[in-house]
Amino acid sequence: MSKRVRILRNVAMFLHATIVSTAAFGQSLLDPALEVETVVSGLTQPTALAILPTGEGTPREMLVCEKATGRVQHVRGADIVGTALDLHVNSRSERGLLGMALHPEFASNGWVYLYYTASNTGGDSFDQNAVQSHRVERYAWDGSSLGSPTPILELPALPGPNHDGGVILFLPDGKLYGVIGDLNRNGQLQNFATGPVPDDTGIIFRLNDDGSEPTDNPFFTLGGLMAKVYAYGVRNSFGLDFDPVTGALWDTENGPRTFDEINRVVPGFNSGWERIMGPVARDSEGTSDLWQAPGAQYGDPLFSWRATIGVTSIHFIRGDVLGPTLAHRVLVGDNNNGSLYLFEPSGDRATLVMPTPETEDRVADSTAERTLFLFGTGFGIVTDIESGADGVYVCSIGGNVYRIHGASTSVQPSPWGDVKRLYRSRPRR
Ligand SMILES: [Ca+2]
Ligand SMILES: [Ca+2]
Ligand SMILES: [Ca+2]
Ligand SMILES: [Ca+2]
Repeated sequence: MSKRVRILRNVAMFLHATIVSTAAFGQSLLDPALEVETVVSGLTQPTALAILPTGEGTPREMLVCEKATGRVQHVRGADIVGTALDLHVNSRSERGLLGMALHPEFASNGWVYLYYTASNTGGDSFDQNAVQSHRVERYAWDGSSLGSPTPILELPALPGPNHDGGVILFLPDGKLYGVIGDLNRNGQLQNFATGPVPDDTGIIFRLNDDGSEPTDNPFFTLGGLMAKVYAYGVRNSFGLDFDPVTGALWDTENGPRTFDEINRVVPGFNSGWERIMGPVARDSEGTSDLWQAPGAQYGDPLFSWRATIGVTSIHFIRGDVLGPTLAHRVLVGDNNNGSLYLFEPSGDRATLVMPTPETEDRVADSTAERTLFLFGTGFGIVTDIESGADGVYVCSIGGNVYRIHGASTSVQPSPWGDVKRLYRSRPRR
């Protein structure tokens, strides 16, 4: 290890120790040019937020999903001003109201898509078998409520009760993407060649906005349940976003005890679960035991954590809402540490820049390697990250929405000078 790297690592560990020691008092960011504030509190297990387009000079408005109440709350400014919808959800383990996406033409059609675990009791439920299915439905926002559903997609829910996925979003191609985990099944989609045939588990799906299957899907010609599949071999995921520069889909994936992942998801991607988690170089069988659907391709994660952090949301910071240095960089949240992590895409946006020789293998093998990517702490279980016009919004299961923004005390005209130095202290390779 070079002296420079050793010093950097010590600096990173010191920063980590300092930050962690203050975490009990709230949210902390390593970057002194940024601040964080709580903008909404009092939500009940919020899982997803959508910032609504509003006119300039009017208060911020958002819709926020709640996991176990099944409610979509209407927030104006700092206040919950109404309940736009109240679904009958099953919320056992990771089930519930889990995902929300605004249609690309939301400003004119008001369409809101929701992903949830439907209860079969006529009310909210919690029992393992008091469940109907996972559903994607479309609603129309009228300014205060979401009205009645248009069915888009129905997916299984059993056995679960965990690995339910739930994140949905539209990409610039106008298609709706979403993820469902393996529901603890062991079929071909989990890379058991002799297991049950494809069953809508462990996949990222890709649909037209009416729920029909696009004819250019990677497995469309296979028909049946494969026609909607964009990627498979996914154990579970709480994070999907697209790179605003290239339009490519990225995800986070959750390993059992080892290897959480960040992936760039190409059409026909087989992420490897249940045969491979983390890079194939760490797997004794290699790719030989995968079930490869015609046209499928295995790909290694761009980054993984050997000891799982319970990785959750992934978000590309849109434009320069946190200043030019951070434009289009990648934020990731977690379940286990209350932390946010920051990554820098490579120049061609195909991978991530690794800061040290120890991370050249694209695996955080230690706390020190993990800490190299630390961006902030004290955020609890991060369930969603979204860019707004005035910063980055972080949704936390404890009931709060935070806003990260440029520090008001920054000295103009170059408030990002110190930040650049901070980020450049990680040598590019
Ligand atoms: Ca409810
Ligand atoms: Ca993988
Ligand atoms: Ca293996
Ligand atoms: Ca490593």
